[in-house]
Amino acid sequence: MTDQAPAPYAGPKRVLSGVQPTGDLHLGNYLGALVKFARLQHETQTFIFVADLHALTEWVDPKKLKSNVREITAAYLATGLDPKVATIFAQSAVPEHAELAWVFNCVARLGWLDRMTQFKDKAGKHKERSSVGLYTYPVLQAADILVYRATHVPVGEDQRQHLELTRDIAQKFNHDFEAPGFFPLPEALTQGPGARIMSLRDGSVKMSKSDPSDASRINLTDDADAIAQKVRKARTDADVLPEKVDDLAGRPEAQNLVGVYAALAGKTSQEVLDEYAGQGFGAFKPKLADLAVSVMGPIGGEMRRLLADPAEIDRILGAGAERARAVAAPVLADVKRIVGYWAG
Ligand code: AQP
Repeated sequence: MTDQAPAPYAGPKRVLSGVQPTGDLHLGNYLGALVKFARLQHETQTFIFVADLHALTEWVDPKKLKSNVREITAAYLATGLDPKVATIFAQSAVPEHAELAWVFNCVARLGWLDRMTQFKDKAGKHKERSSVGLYTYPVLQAADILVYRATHVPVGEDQRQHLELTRDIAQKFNHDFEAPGFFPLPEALTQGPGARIMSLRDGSVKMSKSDPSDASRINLTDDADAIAQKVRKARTDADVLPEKVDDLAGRPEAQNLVGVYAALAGKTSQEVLDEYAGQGFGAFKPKLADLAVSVMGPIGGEMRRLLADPAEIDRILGAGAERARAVAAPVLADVKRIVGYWAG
């Protein structure tokens, strides 16, 4: 240990993101997160983890947690993440995340956490019965990101507020410990047509793993029949599709289905309307179902193939954790020195 001033971050653009192993991944996770991971890995250093510590914030059956981690890893691989290119690992295999989270618990302010809308949504009316972990979830998330000094975080719209909190924590740490620029202020990468996919049963709430209705989402593991049936039964209105995107305002279900089509086809919503304006959902839904089956069907098949060899998934996660720790450990060592830990 030395008393030298900590060096500001001057490294490359570095991407980090993760998904909780809390159930079946769905179309929203795929379009809002996984598709972006696969693209970004070829542009810059990319760290993608399975957030099994975050999963503990709500009850999860211990017998299922490991297999859930493997399932998310299989989804990463099936959607194009390459373990030779991106660093893929489980959060619990890199203890530096939890260690840094403690320091950040002492940097973040209660008032900041009180404003987090995701906690309010998830805790609902029974806030006092929620785990403390659910409340401090965004602090651990800040540690996940900053322990790699990541600069860019591809996530769906719902995570934007947590990213703001991460920036606040980085800024306060740098300021309080006189370590200017030590932590970069990471940016959320939320752009793109899949940033906010809504439930198929209610266009006003986001598609979510924890929605009790399986019909509300298309799971990555759904077969062609299930996908087609869910699209057919998706809630809509009686009007035809309009000519202009602005005219979808006030029609959340229609807006969502057009957005889903656009994201899956790699088009804009306006391009979709150029093709389908004047048509009703009776005509549009079968086209959307065919498209969803053609994109999602092969992913489910590839996941099943990968999951048949859990030892290979574990090997990939083990190698990824080693690479991740090689980056995280020196950052944590610097943090300990900066804040004055007795033990380095
Ligand atoms: N509906 C969505 N549209 C676009 N992106 C979404 N994401 C989640 N839902 C949508 C993005 O998926 C990534 C992984 O999310 P997560 O599993 O870590 O947690 P989450 O945001 O809480 O996802 P869910 O599916 O809604 O799970 P539950 O029901 O457990 O809360 C994130 O980048 C997220 O933005």
